[in-house]
Amino acid sequence: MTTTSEKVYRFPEGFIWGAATASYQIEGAWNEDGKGESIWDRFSHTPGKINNGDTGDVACDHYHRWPEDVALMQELGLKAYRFSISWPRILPAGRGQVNQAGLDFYSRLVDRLLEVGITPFVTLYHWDLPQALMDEGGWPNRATVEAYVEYTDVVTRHLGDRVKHWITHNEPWVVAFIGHQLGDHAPGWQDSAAAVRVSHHLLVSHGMAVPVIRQNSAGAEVGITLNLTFAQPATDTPKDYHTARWIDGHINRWFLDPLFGRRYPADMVADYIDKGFIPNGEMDYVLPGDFDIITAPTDFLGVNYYTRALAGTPKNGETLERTEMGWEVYPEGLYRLLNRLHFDYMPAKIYITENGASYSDGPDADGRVRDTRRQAYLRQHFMAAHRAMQNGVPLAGYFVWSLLDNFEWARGYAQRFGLIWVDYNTQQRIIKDSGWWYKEVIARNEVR
Ligand code: IFM
Repeated sequence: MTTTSEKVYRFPEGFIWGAATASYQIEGAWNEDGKGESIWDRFSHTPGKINNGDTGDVACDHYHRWPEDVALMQELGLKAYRFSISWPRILPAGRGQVNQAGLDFYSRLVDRLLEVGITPFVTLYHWDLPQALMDEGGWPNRATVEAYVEYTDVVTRHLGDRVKHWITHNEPWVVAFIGHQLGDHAPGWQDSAAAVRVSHHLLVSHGMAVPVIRQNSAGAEVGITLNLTFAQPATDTPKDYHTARWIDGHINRWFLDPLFGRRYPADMVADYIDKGFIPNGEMDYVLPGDFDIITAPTDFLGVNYYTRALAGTPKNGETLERTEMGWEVYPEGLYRLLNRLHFDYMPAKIYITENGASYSDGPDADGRVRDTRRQAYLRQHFMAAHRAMQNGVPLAGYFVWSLLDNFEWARGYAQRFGLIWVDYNTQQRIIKDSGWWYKEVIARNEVR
């Protein structure tokens, strides 16, 4: 009999363990109860845009099945649930007329979560812009910033008495560059200059929304969620170092620097001018006072981490472990990223607002989903986060992406990130082994 005890990684009392979703990825009911069309409805209905022709029309049918989904959250013992609000459900035309049925839907959800002791973390914008605003020019148009502030005001006036954790935007880099430069996401533009302009408008809209949220939601915590990575040169060559610096500037610093009072990084402005992202070196859309708006003090930084960005090809030809998204499994990158954020930017508090892995393991003959790779992925990343906390990183919570298998944007339903399996034909849900394991982590507040 062995007497060696396994190592236990204990998290601080009150650590917030949660799971996350987003409106378009789970709700379905795309045209019900007065909801307006979003750019993702339009994009997914356009042939050729989404893998397998999938759409979010039904998704996980969460709009109708949310009581069952909250019961599943209870079963897992979640302390918090991060979800997003569909802007066109609230303001079908983007501004003006409010759709009461939309507000009521989220209001009921929030009430139920609070009743069962799950803290709601609400993201205001997780990519489903009202199509009506896109028709007027979308995020490249400054008027969308004003509309976003109006939307924020409506939502936070209605839910701000009960919701006390607000995230203004999810992953502005993805919105700006995947949506407007690469064109793989709605609205599907391929215009680098527009992408940079969008990044600025998203940041300004964040800064303008912060005081509005504070006004409407007394004592609330407000923050923004960025997709951040750990950029690393694959070899000790100037080329790989240069590429790693560029990736870090493009994905991380372009957003972190202005948010933390440093304006846009000079090296990236120069690079963007060279690459034609800032034609003629002119950023006439940056108005006087914008940087003061963007640096509105926040209470936390939301971090979405999935993988590192390795610049160049590893010399020794080692094969890297990857999830089904093709993303490398690299928990050390989370450790390094968290330390770096603390060292370079010192956010008051950090929440990991997303981390998780896509593996398509489904039910075995006995109905059980043995997704051991997801469990291993999460375990390693939880341990990396724990290690960073020992260095003083103010990490206060961790949201697994995702509660449910769901609509993975351009990749459709083929990619499954859930702790809970969803059968898209029957809408049956099955808690996966990783979910049962997560339940234990939460209950013990420790990882073994
Ligand atoms: O599904 C997405 C989510 O909407 C935003 N962050 C990354 C996830 C996985 O790709």
